[in-house]
Parts: sequence; structure tokens; C-alpha cells
Amino acid sequence: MSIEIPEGLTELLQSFTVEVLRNQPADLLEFALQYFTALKESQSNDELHHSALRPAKAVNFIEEAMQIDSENGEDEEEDDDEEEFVAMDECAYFAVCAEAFNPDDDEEDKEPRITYPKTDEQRQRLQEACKDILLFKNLDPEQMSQVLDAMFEKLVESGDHIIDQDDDGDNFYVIESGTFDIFVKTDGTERPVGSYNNRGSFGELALMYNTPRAATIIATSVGALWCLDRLTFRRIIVKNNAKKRKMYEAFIETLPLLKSLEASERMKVVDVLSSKVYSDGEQIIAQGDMADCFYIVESGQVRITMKRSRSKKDLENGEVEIAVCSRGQYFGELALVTNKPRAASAYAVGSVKCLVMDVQAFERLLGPCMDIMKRNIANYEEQLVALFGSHVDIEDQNA
Ligand code: 1OR
Ligand code: 1OR
Repeated sequence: MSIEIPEGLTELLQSFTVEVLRNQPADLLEFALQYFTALKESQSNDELHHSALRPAKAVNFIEEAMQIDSENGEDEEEDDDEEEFVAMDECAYFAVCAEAFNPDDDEEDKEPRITYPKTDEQRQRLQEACKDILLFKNLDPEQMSQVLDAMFEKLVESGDHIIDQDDDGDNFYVIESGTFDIFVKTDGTERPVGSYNNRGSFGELALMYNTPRAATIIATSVGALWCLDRLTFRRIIVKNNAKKRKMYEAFIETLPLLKSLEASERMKVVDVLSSKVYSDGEQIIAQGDMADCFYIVESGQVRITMKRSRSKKDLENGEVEIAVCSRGQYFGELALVTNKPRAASAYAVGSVKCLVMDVQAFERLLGPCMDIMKRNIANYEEQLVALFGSHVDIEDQNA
């Protein structure tokens, strides 16, 4: 007996499966309903326009005048714009969820590149603002240069809504200056959950996971932002993340700390990690500093040391080794959990490679791991007593 497989079935199911795996929807049926409805609408639209189905790259988010670095010149760019524009309200969901993306596919490298011309002074300011952005840390020089070319400046006033929760994602933002409040709405009530103070970045989640904006960001002072459009972000950052996922998947699976996370959450952790190499003796953390990162040892060993006493005289006399972290272990969580300065210093022993996660990502992603961390922190206090003889509250170490 042979059963005929209808033409197109395999492709249809494959595309759907890919979207399910990428989006990890909580409600599969609802997702399927939206996916196929959007697909159908998009096809009807398509028949109307007599053109081939062109998913997400069809969305034209770019508001400002720009120069397209294309061999075909500007005339073609205008034609393309017209053809590529799809109104967001018509098929936003499809445009977003069907954004075909294959990290191994170099096709998108052939797409026109976006370049906003910049003065030397602007480029310098941009480079300075981007130098600590973790999502940019693993880019090679060519990718980094494309990202910098594509970024454009946006000046903001106090009270400006940069992002509204539930909107579609247009840009990723790097802060050059200014303060910004973060609000998250749950059950219809909007609550402040944090703020940015003259540094950092936001707006990556909607672009990375094709989800609506997860928070509202409002400027609380005048400020300057550098924006990276969705297309370039996906072409370079998301592609890079897909490679990172492949590289770190197996390692991340073995980490006891992340055991309580779902597989999809663990992959999100990989997305926001960057890898950093330290040479023998190099200081990774300095006791007393303000904290902005959390570390997982990928290879090598890290010595954790603490100043022996808080008296001035002893501060100059050496430090006591209190722990050694090796592959798979983490450090630098304490200051982030307690919101205090670093309780100890950390130094590389030999050549060391660490995965580094910034404080914002830490708060967003490692909530479910907090119990394990807090248990470990409670142990620190016990060991502190054993080592130093008397009880010293670890949170007072830097007082
Ligand atoms: P986005 O594209 O979703 C809103 O647009 C941005 O706010 C988001 O990317 C993040 O870059 C940024 N939860 C979700 N998004 C946050 C949060 C956050 N903080 C900053 N963003 N928090 C969890 C609240 C339960 C706060 C963690 C400090
Ligand atoms: P942090 O953000 O304060 C220094 O930066 C890191 O050293 C700290 O987070 C911990 O991750 C790590 N007491 C305090 N911090 C420790 C300790 C520790 N061990 C590792 N760290 N103790 C040693 C316990 C084996 C107790 C005090 C002697």
C-alpha cells in the first residue's frame, strides 16, 4: 500500500516545526492557529501583489534616511522599498514569526548593508558607548564594523517612551547618556522594575526571540541613544548567537546551577553570555568594586581571595585565599544578589576562560536559580566564620 504525500506538506510542516522550536510557545495550539492564519493571510496578500512570499525582511522599520551599500545603486533601493514594505497591522505576526533564519545560511550576507555616515567624533562616541556591550563582545572585527556602520543616533527628552511593552521590536538601543526607567506590566498593573544610569543597552529581547516588547522604557532625563535596526541585529547578532548556542549547548547542559531552568531558558542564557579570556594572575574581580557581571568558569582556575581584615593596616597586607573555582563553577553572584560591592577578589590561575553575563540579563534570566545561589551564599557565611574565627556578616565585608 502506498500513501501519497500531498505536495507541499513536508515544507509546510517543516516551517511550522522550525517556528515552534524557535519560539517555544506555551500554547502550541494557539501558536499553530496564529501561524497558519497568518500564513494564509500572507498568501492571499501575496496573490494580490503577484509576487513571491517575502517574509520578515519585508518589514521596513527604518525611519530615517539612510545610505544603502549596494552594488545596484539607489534606484533599485527605492523599488525594493516599495516592494518590500508590508504594513505591520496586516501581517505583523507572520512577518515576525516567519522570519526565516538559518545560521548556516550565508544568503543574508548578500543583503544590502545599512550604513549611516558618521563623523569621526560620532564614531568615537559610539565606540565608547559600545565597548562594554556584552552582545557585541563575540563579534569579529568585520561584524563589529558592520554593526557600528548601521547604528544611528537618537536624542531623547525626559518623559520620552523609547519602548512600549507589547509593541513589535524595531531597534536595539545602546545608551550613550541619560537615565531610563524600566516598567513591566503584569495583570494590567505597571510596576517599576529597574533603571539604567548612563550605560547599558536594552531592546534585544523582542529582536532575538520575535516576541512583543517585554517592558516599557521611559527616559527620565535628556539623553542620547545609539540604535541598531532589527534587520542588522538579526543578520549579525542573532546569527552569532546561533553559533554560540551550538558551541556552548553541551557545556551549559552540565552546569548544576542551571539545572532548574527549562532547556529553552538555558539557551537564552547562552545568548547573553560572552566569553572572556584572562591571563595568569590577571584580576577578574576587585573586592569593593561595584558589580555589573556574573561569571562561569569555562576553563582554567580562578582564585577567590579576601582582604584579611578591615583595619587599614592589614588592608595593605595581603589577601587570604578563600576558594578556587574551576570549570563549571560560577562566581560574582553575591554582589548581584545582595546589591552590595564585591565581597572578594578573583584572579586567574594560568590562562582562564570565563563566560560573562551582565547584571540586567542576570536578573532577568537567573531568577529561577536564585534558591541555589542563596543556599551557596549561606554556606559562604559558615565558611567565613570557620576561616576568620569569629562571625562576620559577609554583607559587611566592604562596609
Ligand atoms: P525588549 O525587546 O523586550 C524591552 O524591550 C526591553 O527592556 C527588553 O527587551 C530588555 O532589554 C529590557 N524584563 C524584561 N525586559 C527587561 C527587563 C526585565 N529589564 C530590562 N528589560 N526585567 C524583569 C522584570 C520581571 C527587569 C530585570 C531587571
Ligand atoms: P561577589 O560578587 O561578591 C566576589 O564577587 C565573589 O567571590 C563572590 O561574589 C562569590 O561569588 C565568590 N565569600 C564571599 N565570596 C565568595 C566566597 C566566600 N567564595 C567565593 N566567593 N567564602 C568562601 C566560601 C568557600 C566565604 C568567606 C571566606
